[in-house]
This record gives sequence, structure tokens and C-alpha cells, in this order.
Amino acid sequence: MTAHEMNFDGLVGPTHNYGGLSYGNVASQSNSQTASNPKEAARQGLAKMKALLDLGFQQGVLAPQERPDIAALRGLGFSGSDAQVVEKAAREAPLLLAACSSASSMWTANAATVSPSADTADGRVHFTAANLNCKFHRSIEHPQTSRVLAAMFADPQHFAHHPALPAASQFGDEGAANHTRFCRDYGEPGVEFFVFGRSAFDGRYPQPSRYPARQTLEASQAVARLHGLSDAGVVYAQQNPAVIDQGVFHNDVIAVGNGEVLFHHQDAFLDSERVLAELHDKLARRGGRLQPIGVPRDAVAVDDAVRSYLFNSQLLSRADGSMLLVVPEECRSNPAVWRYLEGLAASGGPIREVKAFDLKQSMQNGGGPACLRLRVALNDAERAAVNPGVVLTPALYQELLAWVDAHYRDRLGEADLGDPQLLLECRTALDELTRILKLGSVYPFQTN
Ligand code: SUG
Repeated sequence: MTAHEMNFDGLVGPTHNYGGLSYGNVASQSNSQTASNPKEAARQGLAKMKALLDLGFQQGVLAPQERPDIAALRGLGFSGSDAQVVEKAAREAPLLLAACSSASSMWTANAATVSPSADTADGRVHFTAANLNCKFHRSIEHPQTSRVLAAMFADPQHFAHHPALPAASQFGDEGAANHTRFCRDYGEPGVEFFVFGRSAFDGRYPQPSRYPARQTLEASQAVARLHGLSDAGVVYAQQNPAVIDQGVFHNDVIAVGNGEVLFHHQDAFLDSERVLAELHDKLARRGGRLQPIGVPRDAVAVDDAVRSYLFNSQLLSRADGSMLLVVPEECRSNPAVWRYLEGLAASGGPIREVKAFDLKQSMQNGGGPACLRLRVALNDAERAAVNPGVVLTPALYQELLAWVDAHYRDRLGEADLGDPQLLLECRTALDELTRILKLGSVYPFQTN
């Protein structure tokens, strides 16, 4: 059966702001407390989705979460009416309110790890919601993520959903941002590549010394077991701790893969040669031929890769078999990176074209094109079982633009987070969105 990759982009939520919440993520730290523009952020995300739809790619939408998260604030001891909860948190613990107001679910590469049915023991598409437990503001995402994914991929005949792994640092799991799948064709068994930052139980693996390693080997192994992947179809690799210390907080900040191509920085992995050899061998046994494109540090320094987000790109297969690389505008303004990309597209290799998108609002929190999308490879029967309400069409795009324009603010600073009106605006917007996307009642405020 033929299969395609579908990208589900996170719709940026109405509380998008710069909270400085992610230690180890250089952009998040350096833009802390600057004012954000949620309307522009959502429009930039939608523009990318629409452009890829117009180019013939299959595109879906993942709904944002209710923020501020009143239940999380109540769990931390703030009480009274919902408005009083917000006001008390703003007064007594503004940093907690900022964490509970983050629109971070927009980075759907961290929503879950997804294994296509061709790889799994029971022949279903498997989803494991990521616990994101390295950062409090992200650790509160997974219950809502699970509800939304279940409403999008509802048919149990085709889709299996696993709850997030145990909420302990030993099982830190950041979802698809540390997971790549290689294959000859999306519908054939492939090789799933899990990149971890540290081992929680085995002291032989080195650790970064400055910034946290968010993904553990044990979490990656648990996901592979839950999904029923075979040893022949899995490769584990450790991320180079030195690059984590330079701001590479997820593997998708230093590498991206698609089909038979692995586009990566020379310093991305520990023991790179062994990793590439294992990937090559396992993919060869699946009938594929690994095509690594290693970017030498002499051409692009790790620091330039982190600033430009060169590797946080989308590598997309076109109908003619060639690939398109979708990068952030920041790549164009970095001379070394742009020079490299121009050479790459002209080199006669698999990547024939590079397209840059303005995603500055998200980029300032460390979220590029790859962070904003969750990839799901689907065969025709599975594709037909996806909730049609979340599939982007030109009409849905227009409807979502009008929805953003009607409900979003164009400026949000720290003080605005304490305005109880913002919660009402968010709920009104999301209530309407569930009707637009035909999700049913997925938010706690709709069911209480
Ligand atoms: O987890 N930033 C996110 C960015 C996630 C990017 N995702 C991938 N690389 N796949 C993070 O660090 C910053 C929020 C703030 O500071 O307001 C934030 O959560």
C-alpha cells in the first residue's frame, strides 16, 4: 500500500510569550522578558503550513493548549475562582504563572514519538506522548496532548496511543525531536533512530557538564518496546555532550533525516562512525541505502548551527524523488550557513532546493521549522481514518487566519499574563477552535 508523510504543525496559542523558561536553550534564555506578538506568531506558523500545502505536501494542524493552566496552578496551591487563581499567582509567584502560561505545545516535534505501522509488531501506528519532564512548563503538556492526539487519530484499528513515560528524570522523553526514521519508502519497514543525551542507570555514558541532557537512553528504549519495534529496525546513538553544552538541547538542533538521507553536523553524535555504520547496515537489510550528508565544522561551526537553526529544518520528499529543505530565515542572514546551503542545493545530491521561512516569533524561543511539526507516516487506509477536521485545506487555512485575527493579541508582556481576561480570551478562542477542527470537547474547561 502506498504511504506518505503528513506533517502536523502546532497552531501557536494565544499566550505565546518569552518567559526565559528553558535553561540550555540559548534563544529562550536570551529573549527572556521581551514582549511577544502572539498574532504574528500564529500567522507565521500558518503561512508555513499553507506554503507547504500549496507545494503539494500533506499538512495537518495540532490544536494549542489552554493557558494559563488553571489546574496546574491549583495543584500548586492557588485557590479561589479561576480569576483569583490567576491574580494570586501573578502577585505571589509570577515565574510560576509564566510557566503555566507558556504556549510551548506549539513545538509539536515534542508532542510524541510516532512509529509508522510498517515498523510495529501489531501493524498499527503507535504514539507515545512525551513527558517533557526536564522543564516544568513542558511537563504539564502531555495529558492535553494525549487528549488531542486521541481526537485526531481515533480509530483503534489503525492507531495505538500510549501515555507518557513515568514522570521521573530517569525517563526524560522529548518525543520526536530525538527520533528520526529512515526508509526506502514510507510504506516499507524502516530503521528508527533514537538519539539520547544521557543514560540514567548506566554510569559508563558521559554527560554534558553545563546544560541538561533532556532525553535518556532508558526513555528511548521504553518507547521502542511500547511500539513493538524489532531490534533489526532500531539504532540508538548518544548525542555528543559537548554540543549539548553549546546549546543543542534536542537532536533536531544538529541533525535531520528523511527517507535515506541523514543531514547532520560532523559533531552531532558520539562515536559517529559506528553510528553511521550501524544505520547503513540496518537500512541496507531493509533494502535501503543510507545517504549521510555530514556538514564539516570547518564549513559551519556548531555555534552557527545553533544560531541559524540550519539543522532544525524540514527535509521533505517531493513527487520526483528529490528533496526540499525548509529552513528558517535566520539561515539566510548567516553568511557561512547560506553559502553552505547554496552549495548543497547545487551539488547534485538528494537535496535540490532550499526554502526559507520567517518564523521569528517561534525562533526567539528556540523553535524552528522542525520543532513546529510532528511527522506521521500514513498508508492510504490510515490517512482515511485521520479526523478530517484537522487536515489543512485552503478553506481551513482562511478560517484559521480569521480565527487568529479575531482572538489573538498583538502584544504580550509579562504583566499581561496576570490579566484574568487573557484566560477568558483563550478559552473563548479554543472553544471555537474545537468546532472548527471538529475535535469534540477536548479541553478541561469544556467538560467541567
Ligand atoms: O523546549 N522552548 C522550547 C523549544 C522547543 C523546540 N523544539 C524542538 N527542538 N523540537 C524548549 O526549550 C521556551 C519557552 C520560553 O522560554 O518562554 C521553550 O520552551
